Amino acid sequence: MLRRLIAAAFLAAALTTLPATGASAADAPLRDLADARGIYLGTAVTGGRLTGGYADVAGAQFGSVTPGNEMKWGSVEPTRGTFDWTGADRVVAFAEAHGQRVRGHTLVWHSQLPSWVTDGTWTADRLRTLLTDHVTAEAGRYKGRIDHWDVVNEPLADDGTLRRSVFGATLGESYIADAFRAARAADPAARLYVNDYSTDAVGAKSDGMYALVKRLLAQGVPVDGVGFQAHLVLGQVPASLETNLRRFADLGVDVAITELDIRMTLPATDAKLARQKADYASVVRSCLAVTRCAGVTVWGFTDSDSWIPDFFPGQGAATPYDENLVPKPAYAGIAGTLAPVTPPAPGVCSVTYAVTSQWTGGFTAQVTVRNTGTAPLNGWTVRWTQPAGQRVTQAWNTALTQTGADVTASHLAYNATVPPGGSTAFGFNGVRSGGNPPPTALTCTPGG
Ligand code: 9MR
Repeated sequence: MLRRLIAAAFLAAALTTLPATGASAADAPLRDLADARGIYLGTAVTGGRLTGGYADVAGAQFGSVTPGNEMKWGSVEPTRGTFDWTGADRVVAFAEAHGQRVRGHTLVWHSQLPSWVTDGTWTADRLRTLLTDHVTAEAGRYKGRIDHWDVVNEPLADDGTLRRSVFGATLGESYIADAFRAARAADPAARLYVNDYSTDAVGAKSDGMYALVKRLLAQGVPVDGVGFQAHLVLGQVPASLETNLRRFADLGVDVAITELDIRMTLPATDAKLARQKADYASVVRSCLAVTRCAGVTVWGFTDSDSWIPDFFPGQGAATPYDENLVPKPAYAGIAGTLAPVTPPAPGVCSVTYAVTSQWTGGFTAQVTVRNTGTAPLNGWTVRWTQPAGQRVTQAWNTALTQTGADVTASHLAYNATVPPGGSTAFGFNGVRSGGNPPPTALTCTPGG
């Protein structure tokens, strides 16, 4: 919540940094638009491609990077006890050079494991030690430099029960708690996530995740967040996405969209790309709508760097940029959704003053406030100066004070709101010692 309030306060500041010529909010980098709305917009990257135009877009547009493969166990410890941090270091260095967060991905996963882990025969105790040693080594190496760690990736089967991976089958659910505890000890500052796919909608698998997170929290396991991968199909953004994010947030954890892509059957047509634009917008909107949604990460920002064509033959065009790094309609869908919320136009008020009766030594006046704008007037303050020593003795339908010749009259709760084209009136009795010339400097200000 605080994060969102701070973000709102900086909204105006962010807008003043927009490029000058004919620019609108839509031209601002996605990362700035997202920051101003209190979330981050991230992308998975391929470390080996972080040069040239690819690096330029990744650095300029995204406020967070996730190494697509470079931090997986098979990448960092291909041989037992021999670590190779080259790829992971490259992505972290790039992020630091570009003021980006890093989403570490991933400490424990059943896939992309080194063969020495999958091919070995391990007692439960030995496997637990291997696992926690690995978490300690990797999270420890990047201590203080990772914003979010996907500590455990894809722990569930499609029906929401524990996946019978090498870890699940050998150790049961306890490996998850062990991994989180080891990660917390190794890097206390990182936000620790459990991450999975097909948990985006309310359903059996997300129910399983919900129950798992609840159990972990009840055991005091340091789970800070739940990642929803969101590998989606064109036209099939789950209607329950926002509700689902919110129910997890209500458990007291952060949520994030961690691997968003929206695939389509090729070839891409204008109609499909327009649909994709709406789909991307809808996912980003769901994150914005949930206070504890930390951000949205796309799983590759260009179609030339997406896993989809390899895994789903005949499908692709799943990311916001085409193969030539040209933004697609999906880009505009994200930018448009992140665009600053323009505060409602304040009402505009005008005021008239009329003496309705007068007698020797006194008078009654009526003051009418009109909303001449197109938005409701939410409160009003009328000020004027009495030019000939007139003094207000009693007022109605207003809170009125007079200091010397200066009078200030404000709305009360029941007449604060004036619809466009509407009016409200207040009155007062006054005393006078001579003539009764009309007020000078009569103004009406919205609000107050
Ligand atoms: O993007 C990754 C791709 O390059 C790899 O070939 C693939 C191997 O499974 O993993 C991809 O990333 C996966 C991520 O780590 C976890 N969620 C599913 C992603 C897509 O497979």
